[in-house]
Amino acid sequence: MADNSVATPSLIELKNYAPPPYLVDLVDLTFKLDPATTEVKARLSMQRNPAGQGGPLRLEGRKLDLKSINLNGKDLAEGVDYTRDAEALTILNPPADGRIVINSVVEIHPDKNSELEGLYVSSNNFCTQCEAQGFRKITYFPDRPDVMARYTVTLIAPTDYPVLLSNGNKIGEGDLGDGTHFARWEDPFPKPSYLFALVAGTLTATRDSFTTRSGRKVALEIWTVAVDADKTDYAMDSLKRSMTWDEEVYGLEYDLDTFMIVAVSDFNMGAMENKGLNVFNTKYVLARPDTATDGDYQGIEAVIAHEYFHNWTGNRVTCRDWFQLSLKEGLTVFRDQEFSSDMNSAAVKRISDVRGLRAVQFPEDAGPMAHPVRPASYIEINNFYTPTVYNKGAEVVRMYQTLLGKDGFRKGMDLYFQRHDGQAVTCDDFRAAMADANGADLSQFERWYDQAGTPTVEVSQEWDAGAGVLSLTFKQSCAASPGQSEKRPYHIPFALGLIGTDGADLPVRLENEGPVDAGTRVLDLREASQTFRFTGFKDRPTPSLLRGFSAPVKLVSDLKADDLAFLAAHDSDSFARWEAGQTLAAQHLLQLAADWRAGRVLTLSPAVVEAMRLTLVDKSLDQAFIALSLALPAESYLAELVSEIDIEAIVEARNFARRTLGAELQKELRAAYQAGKSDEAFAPTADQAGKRALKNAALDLLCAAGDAQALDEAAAQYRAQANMTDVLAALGCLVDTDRRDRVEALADFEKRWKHDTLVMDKWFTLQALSRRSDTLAEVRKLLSHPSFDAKNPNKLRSLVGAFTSGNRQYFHAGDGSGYRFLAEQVVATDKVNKQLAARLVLPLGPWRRFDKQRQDLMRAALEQIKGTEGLSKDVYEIVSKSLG
Ligand code: B3K
Ligand code: ZN
Repeated sequence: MADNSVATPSLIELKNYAPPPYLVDLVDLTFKLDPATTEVKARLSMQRNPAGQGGPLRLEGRKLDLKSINLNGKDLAEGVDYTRDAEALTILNPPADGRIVINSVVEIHPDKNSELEGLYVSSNNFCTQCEAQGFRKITYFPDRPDVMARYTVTLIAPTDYPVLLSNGNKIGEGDLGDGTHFARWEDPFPKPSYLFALVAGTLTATRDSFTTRSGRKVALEIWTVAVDADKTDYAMDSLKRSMTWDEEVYGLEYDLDTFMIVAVSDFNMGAMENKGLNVFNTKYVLARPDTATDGDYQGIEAVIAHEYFHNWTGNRVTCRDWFQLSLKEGLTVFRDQEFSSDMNSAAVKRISDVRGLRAVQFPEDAGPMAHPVRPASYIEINNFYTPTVYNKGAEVVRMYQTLLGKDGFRKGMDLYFQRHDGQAVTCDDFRAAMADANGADLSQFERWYDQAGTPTVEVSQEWDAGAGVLSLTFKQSCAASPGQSEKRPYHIPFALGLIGTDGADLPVRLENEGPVDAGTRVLDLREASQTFRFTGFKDRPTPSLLRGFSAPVKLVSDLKADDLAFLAAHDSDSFARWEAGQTLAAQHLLQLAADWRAGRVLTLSPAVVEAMRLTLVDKSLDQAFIALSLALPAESYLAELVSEIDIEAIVEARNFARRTLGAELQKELRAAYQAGKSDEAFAPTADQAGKRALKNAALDLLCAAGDAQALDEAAAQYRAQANMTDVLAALGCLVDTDRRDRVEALADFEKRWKHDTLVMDKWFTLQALSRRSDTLAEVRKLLSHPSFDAKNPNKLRSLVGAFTSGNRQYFHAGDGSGYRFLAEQVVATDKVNKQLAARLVLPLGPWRRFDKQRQDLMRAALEQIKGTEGLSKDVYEIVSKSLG
C-alpha cells in the first residue's frame, strides 16, 4: 500500500511559469524488466536553455531507488553534488556551459504499482502511463512538457515476455542467451516525456496497413491478449477511417512506419496517445456484436480517432505547460466529434454531445470545482482532466469554426502547424493562429479560456406589427465562480433563424441591409446587452435560437409553450428542433416536481405528450433523432435549472412522466417497437443503431409504465440474444422489476459472461442503476462478487461509480446511506489508486445546492474523508475545494 500523504499540498500557478532552465536533446533508456524489480538506466544529454531565465538543474523523480548517478563521467555524491527529496533530485553546481551528460540507474517495482501511473503490470504484461507526470516514477528527468527530446529505448526481458514495444521504429532485437532477449526502439520525433511508453509481455497482434496519400506504407497493429484478438475489427476499421479523414479534412498524414495500439484491462482512463504506441483501456478497443452495444461501438470509433488525431494535435504540437491542457484536449475532442459526425448522423452526434455537456460539464461549471478552460492553478494536475478542459474546450474550438467558417478555421489550423510544428505552445498561440490566418480580431475571445462558469444569454422579443420589425435583445451574464466574482462579457457566436408561420426559414435581415438568403445567421455578441432589429416580415416570425448550440451557454428566452411546440414540429435546424421539445419537457418536469413537493396530484401536460406523439410518428425523421427526443431531460440537467435541488421531487416527477408517457403513447410506442424488430445481421452502422435506439427507447417507456406485454417482450428480447445492444436494453427494462425473469436473466447473463471481465462491467452497472429500493444493499453485496475487483478502475467505476454518479435516487437517499457508502469507498480506494479515488468524490461536491438535511449529510461525508490519515493530494484537493 502506498503512502500518499502530503503535509501541505502546494498550489501550482500559471503566473509562475518560467521556461525550463535546462533542455534535454537525447534520452537513452535501458530497462531490465522484472515485475518485482526493474532496473532503469538513463542517459540524458542536456544543455542549459539559451532562452531560459536560469534556475537549478532539477530532475523530478518519485519513489525511485537511486543506485548511481554521474555527470559527464564523474560519480555524484548525495549531499555534496546533489540533494534529493520525495519529489526531485537537484544537481548542485552543474557546469556553466557545454554539454551535460547525466547517467543514472534506478530501480522501480512495477508489481507494487497499484496507482497505474508510471510502469506497472496489468494481466502479467508491463505497460506505462506517463501523462501527466508518470515519467518521474520511471526515471529522474525534467518531467515537464516543454522539454522535448529524442528517445532511444532498449527493453530487456525474460523470453516469456515475447513482445517488447516502445515508441517509434524498432531498430534492433535479439536473444541475449541468458533466458532474456531485447528490442531496441528509436523515436525520430522529439517528444515530451509524458508521451513515452513501453509495453512488454504476451500479446497477439491483429495487423493491417494503411498507405498515406504521399505513399508511406504504415503497418497497423492492435495488440491484445490472445482471447480478445477476435474483437479488434471495429477498432482497426475506425483507425483506418480516422487516418483517411485527417488527410482529407486537415491534410494531416501519419509520420512513422508503424502505428500500434495496445489494449490493457487496468487503465485509469480511456486511452493514451503515446507517440506511435497508443495504450488503450480494453473498453475502447474490444467489440463483437454479442459483447458490445451500439454505444460501445461509437465509443471505440470516437476514442480511436481521438488518440490518432493527437498525433498532430498534442504530439507534433504539444502543450507548453499543463495549464494549456485544453490546447490539445479541447481541440482533439472537437476533431473526434467532427469525425464521428461525418461518419454517422451529424444531428444525432451534436445532440448527444450537447446532452453530455449539460449533464456533466454544466454542473461542474456551477460547482466548487469550477475552473476556466485554462485553469490558473492546481494542486494535482490529474484532477484537471475534466469535462471543462475537454468538452467545454471542444466547444470553444467549435466557436472559432462558427465565427470563421470551415475554410477560415482550416486556414487557422494550417497556420498553427506551420508556425508550431515541433514546439510546445499555449492556447494564446492557437488563438493567434486563428486570428492571423483570417485577419480577425479574437482578443475578446480570450475570456472563454480565463473565466469559469456557464454564461447565460437571455433573449427577449419585441414585435412591431406596423413596421414588420422584430427586435431581439440579448443580455449575457455569468455567475460568480470560486475566485472569480466579476465576469466580463464574452464574444459569443449566436446562431439564429427566423421561422415563418408556414414553418419555413425566412431571411434573417437586419434593418438597413440589402436582401439576404433565408436561413441561419450568426450574430456576434460582445456586450452585456445588445439589440438587433430584423425587418421584412408580414407576420410575427418565431425565432429559432442558438441553432446547432453555437455557444456553450444557458439560454433563457421569452418563447411561450406554443412557440416551443411549433419549433419542435418545424425547426429546420435539428438541434434547435430537439431543443425546443426538451425545453418544453424540462419546464413541465420542474412544474411537476413542484407539484409533487406540494402534495398536488400530478398530471402530465397534454402539450408535452402531443409534442412527443408528433415526433414519434413523423416518418421524415431520423430514428435516432426520435429516440433522443423521447429521452426526457436528465436529472442532472434539471438540477442545473433550479437554485435549490429537490432531488426527490425531480426523480419522482421524471419517473412519473416516464410512466405516464409510456401509458399515453402505448399505441404509438408498440408500433415503433414492432417496426424496429429486424432479422438483419448486426452491423454497427448509424442506420441500424438508430433503429435499435428507437425500438429500445419505445420498449423502455412501455416497461416504465408497467406494461405486462412489453415486459414479456423484454424477457423474450433478452432470451433471443440477438446482439448486446438488444440484450442489455431488455435486461435494463427487467432490472427495475420484481419479476422472476429479472432474476433468471441476471443469472443467465452472469453465467454466459463471467469469463469476460469487460462484459461483466455492464452487469454490475445495470444493477447499480436499478430503481429498486434494495439497490444499495445489492451493490454492497456485489462488492464481494468473484468477478468484482476494487483495484480495477473499470470495475470500480462500473459498480461504485455507476451508483454514486448515476443513481441519483439512492445515492441521495434521505438517510445519508449513499453518502456514507461513497465516503467508505473513497477512503479505501485512495490507499490503492489516488487518481481513481479523486474522481469518486466528485458527486459530493455540489452539496450546497441541496436541501438542509442532505447538505449536512453530504458535508459530513466530505469531512470524514478529509479527516482521514494519509490522504492523497488528489483527494485532498477535491475535498477541500468542495468544503471551500
Ligand atoms: N491524454 C490522455 C489522458 C491522460 C490523463 C492523465 N491523467 C487521454 C486523452 O485525452 O486522449
Ligand atoms: Zn485527448
